Amino acid sequence: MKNFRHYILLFLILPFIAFAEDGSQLWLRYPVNSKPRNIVNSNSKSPTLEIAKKELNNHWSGQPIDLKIDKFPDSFKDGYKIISTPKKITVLAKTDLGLLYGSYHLLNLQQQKGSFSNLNIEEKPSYDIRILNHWDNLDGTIERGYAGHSLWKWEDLPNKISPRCEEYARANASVGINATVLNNVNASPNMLREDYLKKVKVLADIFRPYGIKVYLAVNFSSPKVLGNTKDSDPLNKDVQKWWKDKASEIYKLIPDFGGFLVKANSEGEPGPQDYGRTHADGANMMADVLKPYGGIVMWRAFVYSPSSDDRAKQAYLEFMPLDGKFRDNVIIQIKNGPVDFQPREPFHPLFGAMKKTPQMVEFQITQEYLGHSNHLVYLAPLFKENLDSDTYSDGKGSTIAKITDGTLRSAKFTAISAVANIGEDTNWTGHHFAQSNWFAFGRLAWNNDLTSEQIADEWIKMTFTNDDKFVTPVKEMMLTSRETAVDYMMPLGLHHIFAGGHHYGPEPWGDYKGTRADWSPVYYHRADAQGLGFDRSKTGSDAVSQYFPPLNEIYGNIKTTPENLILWFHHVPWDYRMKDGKTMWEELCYKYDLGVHEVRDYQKLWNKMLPYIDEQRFSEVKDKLKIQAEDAVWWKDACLLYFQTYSNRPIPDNIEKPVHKLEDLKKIKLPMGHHN
Ligand code: BDP
Repeated sequence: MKNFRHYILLFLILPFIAFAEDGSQLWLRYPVNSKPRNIVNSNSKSPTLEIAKKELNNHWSGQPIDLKIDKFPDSFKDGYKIISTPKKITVLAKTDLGLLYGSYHLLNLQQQKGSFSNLNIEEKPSYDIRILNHWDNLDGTIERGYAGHSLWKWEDLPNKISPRCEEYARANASVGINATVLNNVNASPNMLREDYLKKVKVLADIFRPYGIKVYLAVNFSSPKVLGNTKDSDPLNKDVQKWWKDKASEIYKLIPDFGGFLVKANSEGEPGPQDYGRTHADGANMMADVLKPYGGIVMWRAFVYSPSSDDRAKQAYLEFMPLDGKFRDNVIIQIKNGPVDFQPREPFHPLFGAMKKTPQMVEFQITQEYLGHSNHLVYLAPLFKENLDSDTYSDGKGSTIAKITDGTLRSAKFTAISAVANIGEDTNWTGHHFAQSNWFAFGRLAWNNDLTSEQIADEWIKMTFTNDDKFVTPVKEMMLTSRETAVDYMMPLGLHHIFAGGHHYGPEPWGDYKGTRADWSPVYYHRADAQGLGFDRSKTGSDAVSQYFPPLNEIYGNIKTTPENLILWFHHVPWDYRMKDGKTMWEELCYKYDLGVHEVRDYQKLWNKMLPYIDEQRFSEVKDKLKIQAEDAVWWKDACLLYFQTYSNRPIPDNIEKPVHKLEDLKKIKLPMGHHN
């Protein structure tokens, strides 16, 4: 009888042991061999290779594997080849890291139930530096982080090290990410204090075998704050010496330190302009001290000032005159769009325009403007839309991908970056589907030719299941999810109509008098009795002239501007006829309504998915979709009711009527603080 009871207990518990999943394994849900095997041979030896061996011996169930260093040209970088027969697999690479990447490729294939008997694969990365930017503060909070506190746990370092630091490195290596900026671009000078550098060294040592280099964001005033120099003027000899000594101190601790990321003269951060110097003066001073060690400077172009007539124009105006004036170990890091990580923006006009200065894209993986970790928004389509944009800088076909990856212009080094969405939460990213955005950034940094669909397919199979009944609908949901978010938040090129500070939820009525005009939603949408949208045509702010022909003409003319950007570039009359025959006002109503319906469709679709996956992730995603559906209605009602006070036109009968009252929505104040 007692035994029988044990059986019952086992029967009840087993499914949980087998299926209870909390997302902590990310896409690395490799099967575990009951006994580690001894199937790997290699002509090389290093900590990196040990990791590759361990991963394969623990998780690979197929034929024996040879990991072989071979001769390849320099351009092969950390690429690899995989060749197989039914009896044996050979991975060839120039570096041990290439062999590790090849090993993860095999494990990923196994996870997707690929076949291994006849492989002939060759892979090499699109970019040299594939880097995450963490906006982590030294007190453990994360700026725009929605997945808990910082993984680094500065207060415990250097003595106590969280095991998640190594898991983080492993996850990155499995998708080819090879660099990380550990701290917030709004950088504390303390980051460069000796005690913090000792902590950084510990992390660098953990990441190194996984091929991940550490970089730091630095505060331009560090010499004055930490070194008591008179000022932090880049032309002051004492300041230069301070940076030189600091570089030497850093490289003693971390010989392969990557370099600095700098936010200067932006949103109140200090910079060279405080001393009448240029961005180039500042960047070059730092580049000179890093140069002997092979370090680089990633100098951000995210600048704007309250006096500008159009914030979207400012970075171009400040940086274009400096083209060609930067050292060769400086790269300009440019956000994908000219304003700030909006659900949809046109590409930043600086791409391609600076012909003598290397450039890199900065994407945002953390969903500051996309429903934080509550909304399911798969970002590969946003990343691809940007990378595939044709700037026409060097004639037709001058896409951002080709400008930044060295295809169009030869470059000493190339890079791509994104602001991470990773925190201490069990599932790392707050929303299970937000893991796909970390994954997608890594995959695109490795190969910018991949499609959003290929990446979603891989991720779903590795993270959930290979069952087609799950893969097909869920993939469809992911692929449409970005457009859906645009529909219920900011269709037709609307932008920055979020609630101030935390940027969660709508506040199109926001007019923060007394602060900066360019932080207020009304600055961006410009609703009035005539129409809606920001006139950036020649007769408006003329931001269109920052684009190469024919784009300046295309965007400059309301008739040829793509409708998904029409309110970005034009002040459009409410009765303007859109291509489908609706008026602009009707189209706006229709888009918001469509967004709401799309999220409800995701809910219905997801409700059918329980048979294919574990209960825990199923219900956690289900709960988040409920929030998303409610938020979509909130967005729609807030924006339509508010814009209606200007359009004075009825909401068409065939769409769902608002369920809220505008006065009530205006009273909502969420307890999440932030500056702008
Ligand atoms: C904005 C964020 C702010 C960042 C800034 C930046 O709201 O928190 O500090 O960008 O990128 O998106 O520097």
